[in-house]
Amino acid sequence: MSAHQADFVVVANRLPVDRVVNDDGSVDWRRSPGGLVTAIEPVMRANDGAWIGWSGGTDTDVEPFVEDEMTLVPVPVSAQEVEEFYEGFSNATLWPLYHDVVAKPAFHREWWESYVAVNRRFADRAAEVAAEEATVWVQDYQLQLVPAMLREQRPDLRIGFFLHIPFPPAELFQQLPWRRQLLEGLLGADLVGFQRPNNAQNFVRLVRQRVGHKTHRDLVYLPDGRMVQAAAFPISIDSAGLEELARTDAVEQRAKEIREQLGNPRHVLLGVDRLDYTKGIYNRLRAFGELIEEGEVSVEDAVFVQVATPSRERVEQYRILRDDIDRLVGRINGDLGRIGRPAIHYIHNSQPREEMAALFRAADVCVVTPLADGMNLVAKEYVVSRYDNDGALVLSEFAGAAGELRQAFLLNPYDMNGMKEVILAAMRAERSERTKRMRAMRKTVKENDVTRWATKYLDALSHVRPSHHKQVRP
Ligand code: ADQ
Repeated sequence: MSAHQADFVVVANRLPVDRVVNDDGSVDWRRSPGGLVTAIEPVMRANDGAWIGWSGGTDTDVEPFVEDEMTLVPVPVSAQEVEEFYEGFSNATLWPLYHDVVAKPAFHREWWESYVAVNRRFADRAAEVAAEEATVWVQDYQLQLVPAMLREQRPDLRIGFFLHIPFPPAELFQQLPWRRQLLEGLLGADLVGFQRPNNAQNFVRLVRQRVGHKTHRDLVYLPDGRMVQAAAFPISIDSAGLEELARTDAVEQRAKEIREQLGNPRHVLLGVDRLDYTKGIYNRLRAFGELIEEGEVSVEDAVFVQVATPSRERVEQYRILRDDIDRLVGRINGDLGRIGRPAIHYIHNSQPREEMAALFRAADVCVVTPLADGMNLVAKEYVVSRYDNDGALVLSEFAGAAGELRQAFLLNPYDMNGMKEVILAAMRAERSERTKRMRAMRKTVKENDVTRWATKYLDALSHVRPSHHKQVRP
């Protein structure tokens, strides 16, 4: 692709497609569906958009190509960089640090150097691809240096950044040896978006204290006269699309079948997560085990289905977690299960969308208990799937989603007894109570879907930088 041509550029760690090599050696690209693609696709189509990202492999340079009317621009990442930039600095330093240090972050100078190098490559690519005065939207914690690197080369651009995970309080962020560089990296953007208002406040406070810039409310004033806004834009899902799927006969049939296969218990509880230590899977399963042990719940009439997608399996903390969960499930089922009645059904793989929708339809209680979570889309997916206004959502106060889903059965996942009480309350709630709560939550998620999220963000971005002539519109 020749330089300077896209008016709207998304820069994300991953491309919205996976590279698959066929048996005959030829290469295909398979769409990897996700919320971000759904939200951004209409904007891309309407604005001659390009998406810059890593293809997931460690191949050398691949030329830009067009897929589903989107220009995709692959950025090469070497095997060593996957280890240092991705598994290392992104997922073993930043990820735990930004999630309340629920695991210990590792600090390694080589990882940082690799993070800088890869961020620079993404920024260089964006600088080549963006048209004059284009809008560039950088996504997430893997690319926090890109805004400033890009601004330096292309001061004409309107640059946005959105962080999908929490932004930590100063007390924790402070630990990072490269804290100032990261803050300055983000300040290259005109608008720094977060999931929750407190994340934005943490950022502004740090900028004031650590970088010394003047701030007022959600604005940062830079010495060169530029202004940066930090504000919350809670992300959401394609509510209409998921509800439509959930309403199909095939999904309804499959939901019935799932309940039958589980032995038609009175209560089906469901957990759906990437297998990640921030998601609170261990505590949740332990709480369920204790409820059985204490006789509050019986395996004759209740079952827990835990579906966990394999994730970051080369990072040590994730291997440890997987072993811990394997052992816990084995112990609970061994101690408390009966023939044909395991306490927990544990599925360690990724499921197709239809199966996810059927699981949501089949579950009486969806249990979402992260110790820290930017938003948590599973909570919103469950709510949207329950078009019958039934079902109960148990939700951690520490998920960003708790800011909007106030009618959930809320809990503190560190408080084992509290968690057990809330799960029981959700299981035992009357239909009228469940309906009242579900109806209110459904209204929230249906009104605030992912398209609204993208629209609000892009509107705010064009307000922060009003001198610009070109408007990006969904
Ligand atoms: P994640 O940490 O990945 O996202 P989440 O928001 O829950 O967490 O999204 C996970 C997605 O994967 C959901 O759409 C879910 O349905 C799907 N999924 C999980 N397990 C699955 C399985 N076994 N099979 C199929 N699908 C499965 C990060 C942040 C979040 C933030 C999102 C979006 O950590 O806090 O909400 O980005 O900004």
